[in-house]
Amino acid sequence: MPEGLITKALSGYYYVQDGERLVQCRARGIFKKRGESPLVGDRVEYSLTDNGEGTVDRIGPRHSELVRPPIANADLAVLVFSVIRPELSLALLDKFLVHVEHARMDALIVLSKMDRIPEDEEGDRIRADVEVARGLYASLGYKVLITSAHKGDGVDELRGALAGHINVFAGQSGVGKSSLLNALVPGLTLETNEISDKLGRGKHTTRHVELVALPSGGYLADTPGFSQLDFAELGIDQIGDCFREFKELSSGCKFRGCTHIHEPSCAVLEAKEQGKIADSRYQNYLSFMKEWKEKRRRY
Ligand SMILES: Nc1nc2c(ncn2[C@@H]2O[C@H](COP(=O)(O)OP(=O)(O)OP(=O)(O)O)[C@@H](O)[C@H]2O)c(=O)[nH]1
Ligand SMILES: [Mg+2]
Ligand SMILES: [Zn+2]
Repeated sequence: MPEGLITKALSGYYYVQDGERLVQCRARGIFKKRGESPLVGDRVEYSLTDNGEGTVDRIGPRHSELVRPPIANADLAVLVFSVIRPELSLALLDKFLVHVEHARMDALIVLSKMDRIPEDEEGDRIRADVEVARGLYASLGYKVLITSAHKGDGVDELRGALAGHINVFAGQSGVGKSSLLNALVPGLTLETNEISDKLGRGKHTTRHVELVALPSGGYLADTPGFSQLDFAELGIDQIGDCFREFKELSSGCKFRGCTHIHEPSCAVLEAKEQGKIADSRYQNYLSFMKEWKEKRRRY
């Protein structure tokens, strides 16, 4: 049976790349019955049907699976955050990181639109915030790149970091994901759109997940922007383990399953008191835990 890679999912069709051939497929009914569905990034077996289309018959084993954006077998999540319009939100960044850590994937943080920072006091404040964010996440072991898709700054470095991996973009609408992918791949012209003046946010231009082959090897999936992630819905209950620095410290907590909020002899709380954990990280953790408890009560 022929095999291929699902590079795009759109309107109930799966597009399977098999060498030079791109086959438009439906999924076999059995998947739906089992509550499964093929994902972009899946290696699949397919068969050709009479009308020139195909059917996805079998999904190969997955190394990883991300719910938002929906993709299988990606090994690097590229979290894109613009430094301005929309402005950088560390709360959202931490949220994305929890999701990625939970999926046991590596994360690369890309700060975009550096060229758009104005040369005034407001701009100085933004530049200072960018430096703090870069220092903080680098100290946690994440690679942080500072880029401009329009000026080309950081694009070569980004290309190097992505080479040979199956990468997936995650970020709010309008942060410049499609623009970065266009800058990475010569000749590519993915649609991009102005930010809404009224909302200061993107217009949800990219509507589907699509893997684009990188000239330097590997793939990068362009994805629709999003800014909502619900841990309870995603079944993420060990939020503390998804904060790298907390997880590392937690073996020193007195109680197993310590929530690092009120327990005595908590290594995380001690580190926080000594200023070894960033305030923003701990505050975001608290708010995620609160949100999670409220949602759980409702289910
Ligand atoms: N000044 C500046 N503007 C940028 C840069 N990158 C993207 N933009 C602009 O930001 C807007 C949104 O860019 P897109 O690439 O469409 O953003 P996206 O993340 O793909 O958005 P969705 O597809 O809606 O998720 C467009 O007007 C881009 O021209 C940059 O490096 N500098
Ligand atoms: Mg886009
Ligand atoms: Zn603890």
